[in-house]
Amino acid sequence: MIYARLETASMLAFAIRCWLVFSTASLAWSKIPVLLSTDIGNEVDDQWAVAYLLTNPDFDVLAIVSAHAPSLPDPSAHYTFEILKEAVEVRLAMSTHPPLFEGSSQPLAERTLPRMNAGVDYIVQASKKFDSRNRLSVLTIGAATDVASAIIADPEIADRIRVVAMAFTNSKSGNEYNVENDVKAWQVLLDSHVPLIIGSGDVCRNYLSLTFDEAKKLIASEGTVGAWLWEEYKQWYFRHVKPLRRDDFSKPWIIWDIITLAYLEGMATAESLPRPRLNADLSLSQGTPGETVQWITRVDSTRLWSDFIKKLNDYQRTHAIPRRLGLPAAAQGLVELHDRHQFVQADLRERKLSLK
Ligand SMILES: [Ca+2]
Repeated sequence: MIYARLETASMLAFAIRCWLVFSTASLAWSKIPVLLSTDIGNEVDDQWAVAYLLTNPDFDVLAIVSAHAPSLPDPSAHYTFEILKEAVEVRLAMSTHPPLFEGSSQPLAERTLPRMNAGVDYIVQASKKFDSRNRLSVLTIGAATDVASAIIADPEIADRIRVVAMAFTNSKSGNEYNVENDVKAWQVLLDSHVPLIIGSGDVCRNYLSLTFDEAKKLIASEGTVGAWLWEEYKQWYFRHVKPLRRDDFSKPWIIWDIITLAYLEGMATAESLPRPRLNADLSLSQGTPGETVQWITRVDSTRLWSDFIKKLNDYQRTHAIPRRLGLPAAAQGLVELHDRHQFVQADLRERKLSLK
């Protein structure tokens, strides 16, 4: 009887060990492999997306490539690379992190000519471990130059990756910032047969808008990382959203790029529509019959924001992040002085205009 009990107990222990080994293996296996291309520094949303991506244990991030944007100092992919490095190494205080690459600072010159760089090489090489049944998710939340270059350089990559993008106004218009920044790149993507999932501007506006007060309530008190993301939002808001000379905080801003991560996390729904062709004037026309694009239609933003905050806090509990990350007080004072100066200058211009 005793022997039988011991046998049952050891069998149970063995089963538990097997389950633990299996569940650990399946956890490691179930991470979503991701590679990101971002024009971080152009707005505020890329910082939020990078923070969610890198603090999130659901993702196995293979690399991040910096993208160009015309609103940033030239060469803009170098500028975004520096911002990216600062976000990862200083703001998130990561001593080890996925490789970061400086992408192309120019859009494609020709649809058949890739803009080769170390980031494009890495996208191609990293994709070789994947196939059509187990695809690498490549996220593009800026100009699509580097992702398109990878497709031109190695067209078979279309069988190993899927592209999840923030781009287009909606399924009927290409008149949107990320598309406009490299129209040829988007022509390459649409003309290839790479699976495409697109979060459009209209859907982001519907589901990912945050007013000043909502953003503050959501993130301002969520540790050092939250304080940084709030600061980014606030600076953007005062510079570009809030009307001058009016105490009006009603207009929201949109955390556009996080839509790609919401999709990967299963917090967004999408519908399949015929794959269009993109014309040079940013209009869309009928593409190859039978080919499709997945358009994100809805985001569960309540679940997304709650998961975002949870992942940020879990990360901050397990990683030492220096508390004082902002600029030294004197330098911060100069920045504020500069901003106030800009504000006064713009205000004076506006007054003069209204007097005319
Ligand atoms: Ca972006």
